[in-house]
Amino acid sequence: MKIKNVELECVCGITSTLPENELPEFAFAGKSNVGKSSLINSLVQRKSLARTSSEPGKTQTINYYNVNKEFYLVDLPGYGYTKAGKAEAAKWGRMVENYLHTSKQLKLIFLLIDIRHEPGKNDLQMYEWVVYQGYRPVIIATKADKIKRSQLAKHKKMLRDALGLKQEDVLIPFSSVSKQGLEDVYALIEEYVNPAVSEE
Ligand SMILES: Nc1nc2c(ncn2[C@@H]2O[C@H](COP(=O)(O)OP(=O)(O)OP(=O)(O)O)[C@@H](O)[C@H]2O)c(=O)[nH]1
Ligand SMILES: [Mg+2]
Repeated sequence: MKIKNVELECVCGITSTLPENELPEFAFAGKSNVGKSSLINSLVQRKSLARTSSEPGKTQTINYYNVNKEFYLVDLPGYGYTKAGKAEAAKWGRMVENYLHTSKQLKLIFLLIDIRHEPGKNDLQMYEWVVYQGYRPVIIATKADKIKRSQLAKHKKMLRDALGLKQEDVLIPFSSVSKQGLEDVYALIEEYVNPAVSEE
């Protein structure tokens, strides 16, 4: 995929009205610090367009990145971040829920889970919600550079078993350091953005 231009078009906080976009949207959900913003930077080939941090709770708004005037990458605040206080975290949770429920252009929800760890309760809930809403589940197992290659199959199986993935469900090991898995993520987006090309 050729990235011609990227623009942070909309930053939505808890009091904002969400935009009604015409272009397809792809959202990145997952626990705080799992690597959502880093994945977006890898996709748009910018080091720090989406702000990342080693401290969880970096992204506190819903950020819409317009790519090539063709589609949006939507960076969501992570769940499971409690330092901000329970009330604040609950507000972000509701904001994300509201987005996921009301966006008319949302095509895919990428659910990011750290490849090293068993999914948490929130991850399982998010996965079930995605399936229940009729979205095709796509799991991105992040920080794949942190495990040895020889351990990859074991970790993939651990995640598949814990989530109860079906054989046809997609799980992509990904690393924003090595860019492993990036092409697979592009390919999924392209299926929705440019169907004419992928049908050829
Ligand atoms: N080694 C390694 N580190 C990563 C990877 N992806 C993200 N990180 C690091 O993990 C930390 C969190 O990354 P972010 O992209 O900010 O995570 P996030 O999911 O956007 O977090 P919130 O905005 O808090 O929800 C940063 O220090 C990143 O550099 C990866 O693939 N490999
Ligand atoms: Mg973030």
